[in-house]
Amino acid sequence: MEAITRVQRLAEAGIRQVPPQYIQPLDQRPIKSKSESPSPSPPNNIPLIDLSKQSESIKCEIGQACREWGAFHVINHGVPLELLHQIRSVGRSFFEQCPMPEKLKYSCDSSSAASEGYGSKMLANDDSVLDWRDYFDHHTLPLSRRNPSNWPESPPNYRRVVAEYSDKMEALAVKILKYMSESLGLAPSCIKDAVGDFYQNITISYYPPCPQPELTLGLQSHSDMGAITLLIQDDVEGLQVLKDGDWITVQPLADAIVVLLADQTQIITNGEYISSQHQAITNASKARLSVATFHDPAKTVKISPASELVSKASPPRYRGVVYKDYVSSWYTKGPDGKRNLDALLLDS
Ligand SMILES: O=C(O)CCC(=O)C(=O)O
Repeated sequence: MEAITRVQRLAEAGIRQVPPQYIQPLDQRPIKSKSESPSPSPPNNIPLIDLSKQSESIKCEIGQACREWGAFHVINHGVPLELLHQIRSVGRSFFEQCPMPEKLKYSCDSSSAASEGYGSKMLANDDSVLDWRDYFDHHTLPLSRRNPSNWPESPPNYRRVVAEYSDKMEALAVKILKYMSESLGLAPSCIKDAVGDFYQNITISYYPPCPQPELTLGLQSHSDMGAITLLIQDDVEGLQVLKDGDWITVQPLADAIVVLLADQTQIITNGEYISSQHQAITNASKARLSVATFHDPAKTVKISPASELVSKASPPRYRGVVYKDYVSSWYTKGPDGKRNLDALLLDS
């Protein structure tokens, strides 16, 4: 017996009402975002940064986006556009072409956090509201964690595409952290050095059409635990980021990559740069796919505000934390927006 309900299976069964476990409490339900209003104005979308520009202007734009949003699109990022297309295509093929019994052979261990494989819920605690999402999580870096035989065999290019995508995303994450460090007047490798070798996971999320999108979330509001997340979506909108209390829908741009700052970067930059609080909403008519590539510190790394950013005039805003403890609190208590990061705030 399949222990976990696959959302895709519910959707394909043609249910008209979602089971109660998927119904969000009133205050968490999706609300129309400003960018859906008839005349969107520029601040109602995340900033778009062209990485082919002069480096001074890139740094300045990244600095502003990291201070005000914690989220931005990059274009001319150096990742082959064909590879973006291929990873969406192999991901969609797994969810839509692979028969369910075959998919279930890759089931992740739902009792352990962030286990590799095919899964359907985000949190280990059983009383949380369920996300309207299935996913496949791949452990990709360091190379000692990468075992492509744990990934789908079909389509035949699946494993090669994921491995190649992992390498390109790592390079882009390093490049963006370098710009971020420089934009704060730090040595180019400052943030990356504080993070250390990346632990990278790639999560392909599949959000089937939902009969009651107004009651559900594809993925509940959270900020990512690690250092930096690089995300692509298909042409179906669903990603929303929180800006000044409003949920802003991130309009899909086929060639762009969404950069989401994560919590450890907010700590390292002593709150100068903010991690992005985001969520995914569902819709009634179209399945949606996204690919999120998380870059995290090793579990043993202690993360603290960079000493260069701390002074008498600018005291540390966060307690240092060993990353393993941060992760375990996140999985035990659940994300609930940014509560885990807020728990590290020092009195000012
Ligand atoms: O599907 C999306 O756009 C959001 C995915 C995400 O936030 C995640 O995987 O953590």
